[in-house]
Amino acid sequence: MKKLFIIIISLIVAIWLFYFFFAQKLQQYFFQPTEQTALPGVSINETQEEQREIDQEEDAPEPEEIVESENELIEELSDIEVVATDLQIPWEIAWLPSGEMLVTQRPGSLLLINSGQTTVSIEGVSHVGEGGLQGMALDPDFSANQYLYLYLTGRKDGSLINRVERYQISDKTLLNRTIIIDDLPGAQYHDGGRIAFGPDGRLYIAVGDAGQANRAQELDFLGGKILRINKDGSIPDDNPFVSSPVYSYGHRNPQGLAWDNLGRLWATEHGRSGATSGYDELNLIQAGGNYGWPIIQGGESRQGMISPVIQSGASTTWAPAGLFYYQNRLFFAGLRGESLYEYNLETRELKYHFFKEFGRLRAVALGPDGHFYLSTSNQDGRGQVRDGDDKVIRINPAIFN
Ligand SMILES: [Ca+2]
Repeated sequence: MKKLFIIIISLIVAIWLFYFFFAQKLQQYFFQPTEQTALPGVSINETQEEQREIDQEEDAPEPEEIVESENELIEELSDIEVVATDLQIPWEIAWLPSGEMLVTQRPGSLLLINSGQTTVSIEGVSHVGEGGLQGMALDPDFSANQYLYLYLTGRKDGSLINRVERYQISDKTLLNRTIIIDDLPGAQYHDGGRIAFGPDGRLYIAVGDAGQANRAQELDFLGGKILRINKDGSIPDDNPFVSSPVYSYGHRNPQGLAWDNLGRLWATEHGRSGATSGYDELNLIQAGGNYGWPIIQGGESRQGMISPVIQSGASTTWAPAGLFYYQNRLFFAGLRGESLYEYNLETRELKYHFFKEFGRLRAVALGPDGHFYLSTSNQDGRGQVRDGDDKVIRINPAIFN
């Protein structure tokens, strides 16, 4: 009796093994080509897609199977996908090595987003006008030190100032607050706010003129400048002006910093405000360069001053913010322009995408998955709030080819 039982069990196991290791392979071989599967966020390029269409046409598996697999593919390969909603004026996006997404929110909190969402509030943020919690950068040596740098507006003796602080991230909390650079000019408008580490390992800081336009030309005033410091806040020996963090000057309100494949620094900058607006700039930044504000604007030029590589002209407003480099192109976000701009460094052509589709755009970043991430800024009092605002939207860059 016991022997018979063992034989029956062995037979069942043998049939089961045959089915999984052999019959499925036969079925696949005779009835359909191997399916190209895609993880969410991983793109399959057009050629592969075309090839798959041809394959499916030629091989024609059972109709039910086609419908099912195509639906799955559409879901997985969605080129434009909202990945976070109900945010409050997101300003910068970054990623931890673990893949967790970090988003600064201007009212003064940092979001850590993976499958869930954790909100960490940042002490001492004054959310006034354009000021608040803004830029963010991870230390180039983050894996070893877990340092995170934040640019924020605070108050000192009743006045608004901006500063860069450093924290250590540990298990979804921020520890060891350290001030890296303090008392940068602050105001209700023109707070700049972008920070980024250059390929040289220095921290670059875009500071707005804080409404003091003429002082953008003064080297001892840190507003209307792009600054360059060591990551501990000290001044690099090879800065263009001795014992000064100033790297370039004559800026109005720069809000985007990025380096291209040649290691050149680019910056976006807001031009004149108000009813006239316009004259927004994309600048190629040189050490010690004077970018002209408020003496020249738009396409004007003057001895000793550097004109923008491109500018929006008198009647168009981009209100450019976040900027990054991707395959010989610079992409930047437009607030009032409500677009993602694409400047081709080779053809010198400027294109715009998603005009008014998502509203005002502030942060743009290239994710570790090779996708673009954009954040809306429709809750900042100047936009038209849409369902789910503010959002982070993931874009497959293949759509720009
Ligand atoms: Ca300029």
